[in-house]
Amino acid sequence: MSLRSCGLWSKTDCCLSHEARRQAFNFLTQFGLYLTTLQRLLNIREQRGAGYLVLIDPDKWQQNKLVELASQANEAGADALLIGGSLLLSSSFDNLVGLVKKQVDIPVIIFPGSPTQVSQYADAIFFLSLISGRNPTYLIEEQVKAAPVIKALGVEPISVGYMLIESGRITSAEFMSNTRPIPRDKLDIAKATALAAEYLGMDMVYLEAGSGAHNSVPDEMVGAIQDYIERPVIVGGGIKKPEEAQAKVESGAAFVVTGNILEKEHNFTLLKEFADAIHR
Ligand code: 1GP
Repeated sequence: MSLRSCGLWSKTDCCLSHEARRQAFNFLTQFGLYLTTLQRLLNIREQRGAGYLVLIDPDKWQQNKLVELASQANEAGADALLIGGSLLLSSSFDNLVGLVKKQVDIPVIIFPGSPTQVSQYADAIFFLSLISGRNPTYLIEEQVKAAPVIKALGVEPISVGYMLIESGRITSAEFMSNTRPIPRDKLDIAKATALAAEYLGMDMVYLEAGSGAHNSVPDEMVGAIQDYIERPVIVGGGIKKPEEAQAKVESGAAFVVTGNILEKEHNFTLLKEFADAIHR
């Protein structure tokens, strides 16, 4: 939960300084009166075994369908919505996030493809660093640009080590970031990279095969990494069937993400099937 969504933040009507609001927020959080979005996610993992995150790419949906998807995902038992995309050609990202937020009571988390994808209406933002690559732009440069904006908007940052895993063809994330993914059979490199994220203090690790990937992240890799590190592992990219999502959870994944399959099939009944397969 962000300063804004717990009601301690308002552009116009709050007489408290930013620092006073932050202190009040910390106090309430400390005594369990408000949960941060990260805490809500961690609780979900504990209570349901694993969490289901539904990715909405604003470029792939007409506005009315996008809002319907958000609301259906909420009903079907998804644990949070991720919003973002590699390109984001559509304008008014902020308004879209606001619209979605009004439809749901689950957290709305920005999954940014660039520093322009920030919104005052989101509960949190995945503050990603592309740790599988060696391109400084996505390791630290974009983060430096985005950090002050996120602070000014009062959105909760969740620090995520983002790892691209080879998935059978060049994905948008790989192409746009100009980095090479970790080969699917190199468990040692993947484990070491995830552990480095944990030692750098990141909250979560995201294993990404890429949107619409031919092959999702191998179950063996998911299991090897989650056995090796303490931080929760998120898995996404190319997951097409509920059974596949279930296999990721059985291998140890803390969170599973789907996006493309819903865009492709526009079949909202899949949402419940995925949620049931992922939760225990
Ligand atoms: C992409 O991991 C997400 O960033 C989801 O991938 O669209 O293939 O489900 P899909």
